[in-house]
Amino acid sequence: MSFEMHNINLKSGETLKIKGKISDDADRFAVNLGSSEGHLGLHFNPRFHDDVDGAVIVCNSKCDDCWGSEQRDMEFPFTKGIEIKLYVTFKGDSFEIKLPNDHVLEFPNRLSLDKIDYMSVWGDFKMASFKFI
Ligand code: 9QG
Repeated sequence: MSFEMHNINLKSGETLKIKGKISDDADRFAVNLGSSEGHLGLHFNPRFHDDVDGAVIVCNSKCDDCWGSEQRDMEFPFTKGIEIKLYVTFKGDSFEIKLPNDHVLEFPNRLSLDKIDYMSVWGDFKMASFKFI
C-alpha cells in the first residue's frame, strides 16, 4: 500500500481531491474508499495493460474480503508519467469520479455506506497531495 488513512469521515456531498504523478513505467494504480471495518465502497483502478481490455478503468466494491462484479470503462484519459488531478465525490447512493479530461464516472454505493472512513492509494502513482472540498 502506497498510502492509507483511517477516520477521514467523508460525508455525502463531499469531495476528495487527489493530485499526483503516474509512474513513467506504470501498469496500474488504485484509489480506494471504504469503511473502518475494511470494506471498500469504491476501488477505482486504472489499468494500462489489462489482460482483457488493455487500457481500462476497473471499478469495484469489496465486502468481507470478497470482490463484487467489476464495472469496466474504456474512457481512459491517462498517460504514463503525467501529473493528474482526480475528484471523487461521495453522493450517498453513489460515487462520482471526475477524470483529468472532465469525463465523470459513476459507481453505485453497493454497500450502502453512510460515510467513508477509509482511503488508500496503491500502485504506480505517487500522490503529491490530497484534500477534502
Ligand atoms: O483481479 O481485480 C478488482 O475487481 C483483481 C485484482 C485486484 C482488484 C480487483 O487482483 O487488485 O483490482 O487488492 C487487490 O488485489 C487489488 C490491488 C481480478
